[in-house]
Amino acid sequence: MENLKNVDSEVYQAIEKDNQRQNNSINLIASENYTSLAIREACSSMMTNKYAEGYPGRRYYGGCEFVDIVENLAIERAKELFGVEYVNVQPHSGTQANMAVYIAFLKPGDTIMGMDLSCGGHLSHGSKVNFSGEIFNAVTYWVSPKTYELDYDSIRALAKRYEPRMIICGASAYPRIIDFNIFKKIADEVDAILVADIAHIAGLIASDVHPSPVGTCDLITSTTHKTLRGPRGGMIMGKEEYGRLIDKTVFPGIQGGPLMHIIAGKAVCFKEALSNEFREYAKQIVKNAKALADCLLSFGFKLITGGTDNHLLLIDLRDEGLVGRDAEKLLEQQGIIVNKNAVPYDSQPPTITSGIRIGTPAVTTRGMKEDEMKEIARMINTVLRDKKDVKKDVLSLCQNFPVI
Ligand code: DSN
Repeated sequence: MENLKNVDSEVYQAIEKDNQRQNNSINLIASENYTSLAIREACSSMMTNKYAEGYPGRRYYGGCEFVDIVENLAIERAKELFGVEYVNVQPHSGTQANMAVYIAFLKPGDTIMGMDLSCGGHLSHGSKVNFSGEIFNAVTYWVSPKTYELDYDSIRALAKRYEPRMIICGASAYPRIIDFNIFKKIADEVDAILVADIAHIAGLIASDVHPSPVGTCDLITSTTHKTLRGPRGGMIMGKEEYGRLIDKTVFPGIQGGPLMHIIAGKAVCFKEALSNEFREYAKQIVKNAKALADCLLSFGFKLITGGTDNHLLLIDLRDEGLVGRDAEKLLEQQGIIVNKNAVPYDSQPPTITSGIRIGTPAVTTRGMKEDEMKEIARMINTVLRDKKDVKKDVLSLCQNFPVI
């Protein structure tokens, strides 16, 4: 980064410091990952210079022949990866993907039904502080107060009561399998459009480690940077029949020029995700999450739902005499990076919370396996319970598993 160093030493230094931070800390943020160097090269390529409003073969600018190649590659690879008929790779983020789907199929004031943020849902699934809860009449479903798992009978009852035009399934902090088939039955019973937001579990679905919503849900939205390990961005998938409407809602409806350098990175991401190596990686993410969960349970920590089926777990701190905010800070001081997270029926506000969310996608990319998960669980226990220093252990683990 010689040019950056010469032109802007402040930005250069901050980036260098973050590189060091990423290398020397254990990243357990469930929604983060490390992209390959190939993806980073694509994302920092000269395609950042190109305007390409429109779609391949029908742009509003000249000079698009090579960005067309890249966008077509991204689309075709994503179709193969997920087995879908239609893909739009232009949404800048998962929220923009959701926005496009809502605006394409709904009118302001229509009723939507998504998982409540406090139970693991996402802001863009109908939270009052988000456009989705402001523009639409959002009704949210909660998890069972006993098991903290999705309670499909109560979701059905809510759907029958409010007759939403759209139901959104998918989550940001839910450690169990989502049953898209039951959601589909419920959606059909009330004649609702069913959208699966697979942002967190896309890499697991692509590798058959989590059931796929393809062929069951009407529309599927995702990000590309979580378990899928691509560049930061969004995408929309579905049946061919929805393609025209979705395309025109993304552009010109809610976005202008697509980020062609990021779409190049998405194309590389999908190619990587089609490999056997990626499938093994996705399986290991789940094995690692289960190993971490088992070990934390053996230390006596309480986990929401008692464990995990996917890439994340939620520690319930309500019996630990700690709140999520303080646990996040204690761990960060030792180089273990997590995020505070509400637990279902939390009495603490979102800035404090009673839980922390822990995910294994990033540490699995570094090559860590079950033995390292045991070591990480031990460190978490030492920091949160004994309030003791584990900085040396963190550093030595990081040095043994460098970020590429
Ligand atoms: N903020 C993301 C997450 O951490 O899950 C979701 O958008």
